[in-house]
Amino acid sequence: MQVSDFQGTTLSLTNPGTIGTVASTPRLMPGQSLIVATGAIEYPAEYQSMAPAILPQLGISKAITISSTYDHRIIQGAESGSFLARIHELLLGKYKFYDEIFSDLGIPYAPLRWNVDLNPLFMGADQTHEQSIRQGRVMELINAYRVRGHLMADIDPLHALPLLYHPELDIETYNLTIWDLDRSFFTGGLAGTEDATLREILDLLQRAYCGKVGTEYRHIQSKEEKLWLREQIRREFVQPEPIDQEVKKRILWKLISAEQFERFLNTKFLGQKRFSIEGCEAIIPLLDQLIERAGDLGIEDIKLGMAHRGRLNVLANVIGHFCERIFTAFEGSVHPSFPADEGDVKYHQGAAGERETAGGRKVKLTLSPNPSHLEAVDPVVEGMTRATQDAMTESDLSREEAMNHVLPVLLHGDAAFAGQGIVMETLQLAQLRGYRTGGTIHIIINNQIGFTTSPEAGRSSIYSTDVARMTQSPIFHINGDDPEAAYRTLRIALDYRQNYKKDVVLDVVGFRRLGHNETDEPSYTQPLMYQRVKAHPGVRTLYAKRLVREGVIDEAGVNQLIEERNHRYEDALARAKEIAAKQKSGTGIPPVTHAQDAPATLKPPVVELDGSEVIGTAVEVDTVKNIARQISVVPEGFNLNPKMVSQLARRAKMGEGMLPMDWAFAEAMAFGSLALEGTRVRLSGQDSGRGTFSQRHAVLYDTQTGKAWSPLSELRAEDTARGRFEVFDSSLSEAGVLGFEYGYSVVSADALVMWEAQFGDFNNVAQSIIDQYVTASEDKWQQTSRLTMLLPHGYEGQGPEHSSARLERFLQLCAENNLQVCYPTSPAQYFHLLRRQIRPGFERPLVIMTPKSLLRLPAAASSLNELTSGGFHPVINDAELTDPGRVERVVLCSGKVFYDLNEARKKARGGGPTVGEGPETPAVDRVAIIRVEQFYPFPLKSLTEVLAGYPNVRELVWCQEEPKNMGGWTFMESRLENLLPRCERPRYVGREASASPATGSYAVHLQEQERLVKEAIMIS
Ligand SMILES: Cc1ncc(C[n+]2csc(CCOP(=O)(O)OP(=O)(O)O)c2C)c(N)n1
Ligand SMILES: [Mg+2]
Repeated sequence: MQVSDFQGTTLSLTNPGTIGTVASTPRLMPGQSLIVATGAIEYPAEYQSMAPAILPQLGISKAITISSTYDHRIIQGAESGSFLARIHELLLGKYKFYDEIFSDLGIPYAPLRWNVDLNPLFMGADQTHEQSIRQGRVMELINAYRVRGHLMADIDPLHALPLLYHPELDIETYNLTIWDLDRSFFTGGLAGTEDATLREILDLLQRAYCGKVGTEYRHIQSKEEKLWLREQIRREFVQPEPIDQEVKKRILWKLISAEQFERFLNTKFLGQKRFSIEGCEAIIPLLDQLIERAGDLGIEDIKLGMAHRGRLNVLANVIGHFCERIFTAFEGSVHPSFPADEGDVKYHQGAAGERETAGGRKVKLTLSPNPSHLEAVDPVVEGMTRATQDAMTESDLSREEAMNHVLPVLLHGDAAFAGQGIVMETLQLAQLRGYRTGGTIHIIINNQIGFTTSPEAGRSSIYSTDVARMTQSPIFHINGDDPEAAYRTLRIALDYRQNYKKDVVLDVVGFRRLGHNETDEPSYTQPLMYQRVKAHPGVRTLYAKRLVREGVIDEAGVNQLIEERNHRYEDALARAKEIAAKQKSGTGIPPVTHAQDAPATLKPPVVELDGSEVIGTAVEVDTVKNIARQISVVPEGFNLNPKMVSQLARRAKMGEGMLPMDWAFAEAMAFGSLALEGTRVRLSGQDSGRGTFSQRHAVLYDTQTGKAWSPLSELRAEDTARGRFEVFDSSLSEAGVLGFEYGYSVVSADALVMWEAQFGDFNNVAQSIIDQYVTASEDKWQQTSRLTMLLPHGYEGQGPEHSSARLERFLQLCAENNLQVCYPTSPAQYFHLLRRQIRPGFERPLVIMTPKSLLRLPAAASSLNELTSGGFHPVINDAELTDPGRVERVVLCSGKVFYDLNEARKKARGGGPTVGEGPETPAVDRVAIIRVEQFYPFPLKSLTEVLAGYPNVRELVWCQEEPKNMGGWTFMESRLENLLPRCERPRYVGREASASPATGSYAVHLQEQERLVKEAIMIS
């Protein structure tokens, strides 16, 4: 049939069923060709008096009769019949009828299909068996929803992903049919019910798990936690209490603030980068309510970390009133109250604020500065949190209580969270003794894109959050169009964190309204996604409509809020413009050098410090004796490993001055004495308790009970609870742990916080923490740290990866007094260097090349009186020459090679007199060996003084064991140039330049080492 066949005819659809007619046969009027009439949807009349409970058992359901009255001249009887048959088939679900409707309407469930009823009641002999199988199936279905219901949750505001069929959530998989919908089953306590019909069960499950929040919690092993979470889900999503109207209004206000902030910047500073949060504005009311609720729960301090996306919005609308500061930066100036803003772009700056909650609680807020390196900020914020909690334990609080008061909150990008390894490293720290912070609230700003990368190119996992399943954290995927669902989830998340002291993840799914930044065109790469984005009105509009519908506010009220918000932004901008104008006219603070439209006036270069000063850091003899006793006398009842007995005896003797001291002993004296003086000493790294080289033994283990004993940790200062020593074995992480310790050291500014690499070589895994934080944070954010890095270094023939801590890299990073880089050669030097680090004036990171073979080298031992007098010497003169006047060559060196040079010189002398007469003077006595113990700040003054003691020097040699392109040479060369005007240019002696730090052959190593030592000390 063609459409033309119907031309000039009328086709009516009628529904007399609404008034109870079951079936009707209407008469055609002139001009009508067909009337299709639908009857009432009802139980067939003959069953209507049957008890309602019996009907579903018999498989009797409501039915509808559809009739067709037609004009024979136009429609054949057979055609009418097949038309009705077709409708019958469609209503039974053929031809994907329901699938298409569900898909068009965006209903995320599979439609229930008509099927043959297999009611056990009518299935012969073994009814009970059949019935229990069916009951078991229902329980399986319930379980499947708890485990995988999130896969059907309505979490994507763009509805861009095709709806996937999940067989485990389809009743057919369990041999259940629509005939079972009204049959009652045991529920096992689902939402407080004992029994419910399958229809009710599905409704409960879908409300709990397939609404605007998809919850993943069944990977958690603790039954208690799972039950607790189920109960919270029921409370918030199955039988929810209405949300207070004031809260709703506040959520709307924050959505308006978020949206208007971005629009305001867009109109006032068109084209300037701001990494807009538009599309995920729900994050702002979520954070706002997080602070409110945190305050109610007794949290006093929140440490936040986040990357670029939405950061300015968070500063303006969550942390505090930073609009003036932000707008001043957009004007190309620096707000006078935030001079540090000059050091970095505006979307990396940190901020601190305090908020008084509606409940009258004060909550401190700190947003850590961050580099571009997205997730690198994660461990840093954890370290900051831990330091704040540790400080609280110094008063009367237990660790559990301290964790209740300080909360870390990390915001993540969806692509970064899925892709960056440091996320996993940070998550892994969450429950470790030395690093736990009582649970972190992770919030993913999930705009479903990373720059131009779609999720299918950015991750193999289903969700970007899958890595967090590893730590048994509950994960909530929230539709960003529903800020109330986000609010409800937040309540669960915070309560969970406070109860179980574990991480929680809130994955807020939205979109990105604009390109990656505001000058980017997103439709080049995601054309379809951006069609949907353009059609999306935005969550603020949706939520305002919802509240208007609910009668919470009217249209005029919404507009008034928008206006009020804009007024406030306008006021802040006016003040910012005034500041910028003053600066440009020279009446305010000097203009910023990087601002595009401000006159550029370069600051004078920073004067580099001279690192020559020797600071007295000695301790009393009694202090040494006291600490030595502490670390050598085993407590009553402790079963010491027999192999440790002689080591402890040696420690005791060292304390009495009867044995020279080794490194581990001197280090213990430094740690112990600082703790006794009231300094917090924290050391962490892989295997740091025992020490990689079995040298430290700061923690000993009872051979019978396995219990740990850390003698130094028992030392306490008399007048402060701050002083204590702690050592923690870390997870096998560099970037994560170093980031953590860096964050710790920023907050715990007067503590000695040390990170130790297993071998120095591995520090490059943490390179981004070193580059972005350790070495640059003072310059970028005026954020100082005394973080100390202990990096085992030295060429001992152990191959390319156990030789070099990449000294050259640290030296290359030295500028503007940002670092201290030292390579001490004796236990006493190490002792004083550690102690010096907490002195005033040393508020900058310290990188120490620490020893390996020297740990046990007798020549590298120190005596008791070296600890009880003096301090760290940046330069050590040659102590073995009696006539400096004869010296023709000065060999400068650093670290372990000194002992090789000195030993070789001794051997070359053949035990003869140090200084001979005339021509028979051994050539080696015309060579002085001077140790540079500190590279940076460069000890120019002391080197000059030392060299002045050799009036006849003609040759200055820098000797190192590293290849020429590594080690200290390139740093030293230019600095040595003018040191000895009488000399030729400084000469390099060491290994040839090399791509890899060291040879893998021990024999080759020895030959290389012998050659360089000879070349340095032999004068032909
Ligand atoms: C370590 C690192 N690698 C790459 C980049 C470059 N980069 C900046 S933002 C971005 C995409 C981030 O996507 P996502 O985490 O989803 O955050 P969004 O921008 O979407 O909020 C990339 C690749 C970076 N900043 N840091
Ligand atoms: Mg993203």
